[in-house]
Amino acid sequence: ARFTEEQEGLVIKSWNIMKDDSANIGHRFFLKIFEVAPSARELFSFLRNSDVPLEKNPRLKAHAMSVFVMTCEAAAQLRNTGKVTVGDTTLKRLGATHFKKGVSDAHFEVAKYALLETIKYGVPASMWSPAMKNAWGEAYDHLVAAIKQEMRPAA
Ligand code: HEM
Ligand code: ISQ
Repeated sequence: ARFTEEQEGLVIKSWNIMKDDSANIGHRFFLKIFEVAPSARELFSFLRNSDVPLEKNPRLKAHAMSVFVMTCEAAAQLRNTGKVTVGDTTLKRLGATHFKKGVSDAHFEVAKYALLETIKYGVPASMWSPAMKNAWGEAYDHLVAAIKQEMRPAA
């Protein structure tokens, strides 16, 4: 089924609230990922040899936010065109990076769970709904499918 205007609206509405609190949102997101999958920490070069506590790591926070921003953009693209059209070169780069680091299907699932949990606690309780969860989940799934298609060694 096509991604609807209503679904896009749910994503944008919640993102507009969360982005004012982006430092906390990013923080909660990666804590949740590492809580479910502690070994995922080893994948990140800027965490491996760092004594800085996780929450003080600026690259980790910035990267965490890019997952939200790109999922949000994917939602808008899905509604407009029916597919994820992140710039082709960006997608190729994302595919190559995640391939090289050994990011697995299981990692993408953990990150999906973490994303949805973070949104659930990042918006007012009265705003959260199964439809909102579904809209973010669908946008994320399409974005990940597009990244996975490019997951091969860099040319
Ligand atoms: C790097 C986005 C999912 C692990 C990156 C970068 C971006 C990004 C923008 C920076 C490098 C580049 O642009 O090529 C995303 C998005 C995701 C996603 C949009 C899902 C929709 C994941 C998952 C994992 C992961 C599930 C593993 C738990 C990494 C690692 C790097 C990376 C290890 C390299 C970090 C380094 O420099 O050492 N990702 N990511 N990503 N991502 Fe993701
Ligand atoms: C996914 N890809 C790159 C960086 C990230 C940082 C935090 C959480 C997930 C991420």
